[in-house]
Amino acid sequence: MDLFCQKLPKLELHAHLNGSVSQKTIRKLSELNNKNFNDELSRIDSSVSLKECFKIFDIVHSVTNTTEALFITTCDVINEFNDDNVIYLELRSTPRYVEGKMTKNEYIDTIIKAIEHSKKTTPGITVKLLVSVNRKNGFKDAEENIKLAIEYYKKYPECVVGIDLSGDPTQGDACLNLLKSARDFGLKIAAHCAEVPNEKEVMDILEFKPDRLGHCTNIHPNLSGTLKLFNKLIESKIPVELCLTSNLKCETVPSLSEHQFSYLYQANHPLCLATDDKGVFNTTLSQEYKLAADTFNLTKEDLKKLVRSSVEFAFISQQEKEKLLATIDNKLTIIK
Ligand code: 6MZ
Repeated sequence: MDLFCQKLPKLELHAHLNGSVSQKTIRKLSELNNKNFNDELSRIDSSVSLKECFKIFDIVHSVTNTTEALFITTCDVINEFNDDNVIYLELRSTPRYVEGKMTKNEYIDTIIKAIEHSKKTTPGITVKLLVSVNRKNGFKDAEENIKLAIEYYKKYPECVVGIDLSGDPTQGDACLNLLKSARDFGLKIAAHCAEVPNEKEVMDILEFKPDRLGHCTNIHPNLSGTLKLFNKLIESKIPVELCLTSNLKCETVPSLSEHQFSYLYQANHPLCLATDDKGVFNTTLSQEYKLAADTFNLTKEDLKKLVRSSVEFAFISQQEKEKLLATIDNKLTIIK
């Protein structure tokens, strides 16, 4: 099954750029900067719980805080997904202003430059960008990022395809009015939802109907008080991005066997598997498929179906979806 999951042509629809940075890249950046990031690396190794993981992002940010480092990071992350047989990747990232080093525009320009570069170096993987809004950073920052997302969507519609609402779920709010303005411009919306219990906000998000939802760990038929939300989610048919290792390591699910994957899967709800932060959680998309197969008794045919159905949730045109599906079907004929 390991080899099968590795060979499977996959789609990654929920990957935070700075959460995806590998230890190898951090080492490379430390050599380039003549700095020792061993402390940072050991803290990443010891990452546990949702609270801890947000501290880890600050550490990663401290090593990707120049356009040079960001370019190298983005190229490496794309390469690593490509090596894992990911053929379609939606990266999401929060534009960052670093005083004296980079503006938010330079931040996005650099990622787009790296994506363009990857078309030559790794032509087998298609990469798109979602501009993230970090809910913790407040209204003004969210407004700025959404304006930037619209600006870059107009300029690079082939590359910038949507907005991601993320950040520490215990802080800030979902800024749905701002997200609506982006949606009116044609951008797709992926929103983190129910990583922690918050019935009112979850209901508001479900009513807003984002194009995809991330996690939804606290929408579970067996959790007290969330059956109403579970039924609402099923009725909505909004695709859910599920990140097994991330949820387990962040302790937002008690165990994999109790993960809501099985309930959504049994209900035939649209879902896809994703890594979330492959660097921070030390995983790969192949491992996530293997984990799902082992935990929920999925066959190779089930995994193939899971990949094929994910195409429908990608933030691309119908024509691009058909092309992607044809590529997948072609590759699937030769793997056993
Ligand atoms: C919510 C998360 C997340 O944007 O700097 N992020 N937000 N829940 C999660 N589950 C564990 N994992 C990552 O990548 C890092 C940022 O992505 C968001 C956080 O805002 C984090 O700071 P970028 O590329």
